[in-house]
Amino acid sequence: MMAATRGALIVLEGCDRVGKSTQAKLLVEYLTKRGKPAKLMNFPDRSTTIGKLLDEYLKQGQEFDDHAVHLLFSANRWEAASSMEKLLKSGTTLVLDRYSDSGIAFSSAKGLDFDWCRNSDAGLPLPDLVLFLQLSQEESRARGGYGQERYEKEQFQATVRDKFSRLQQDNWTVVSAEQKSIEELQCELRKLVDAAVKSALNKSLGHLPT
Ligand code: ADP
Ligand code: FDM
Ligand code: MG
Repeated sequence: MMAATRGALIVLEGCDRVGKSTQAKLLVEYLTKRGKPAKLMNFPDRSTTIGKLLDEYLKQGQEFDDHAVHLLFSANRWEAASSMEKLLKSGTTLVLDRYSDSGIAFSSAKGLDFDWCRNSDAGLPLPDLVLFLQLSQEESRARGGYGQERYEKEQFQATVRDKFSRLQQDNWTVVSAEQKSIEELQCELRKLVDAAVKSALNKSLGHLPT
């Protein structure tokens, strides 16, 4: 009976300024308006004790060894895992602004091994849909300058872009954001999300593999 009400786990991934945060928020509004319980979650979740350390790290007020900070990003997902499972099982669809793939892409861009990065997330709730938004470096540059955070630098972002393309997972749905208005892209994403919400009803929740 529980499976009949399961929500879907939907993840938005992609490089900086591709529109993840904008689209994630709009998707939650869309689902909610249609009477489908939905919740937006951001990773890192900067509101927890671990999240506050990550916020300090990203704002460059705190240093950590690259391995240590990777594990903190992972721990920040693990501390949310049981409440995510509870919400999903009770019928709430979760829309995540970044998740495990960002962890792998950003940490491996600093030189850490892909598989080592993946391992700490093994066992976390498995996304039903990963929407990987793609945008050329030129168009993303036209969306304005980078902020002041640790990773917001052209050269590092290019390395992350390269890691994301190597990481390209079988379970990704790659969506081009190129030359699309916020509304056009939202319209495309809504169709994919509607289908994922529908098919999640008949599937049990999986877990990220090692
Ligand atoms: P991300 O979370 O992927 O970094 P954001 O959603 O914060 O991206 O968007 C980055 C910037 O680009 C914001 O200023 C936003 O208003 C703008 N933006 C988002 N989507 C589009 C779009 N389709 N076309 C033009 N500008 C956009
Ligand atoms: N980030 C995010 C990581 O390095 N590892 C992770 O596991 C996750 C989830 O944190 F630079 C990085 C990616 C980005 C920063 O920025 C978060 P936003 O603007 O809050 O997405
Ligand atoms: Mg964002």
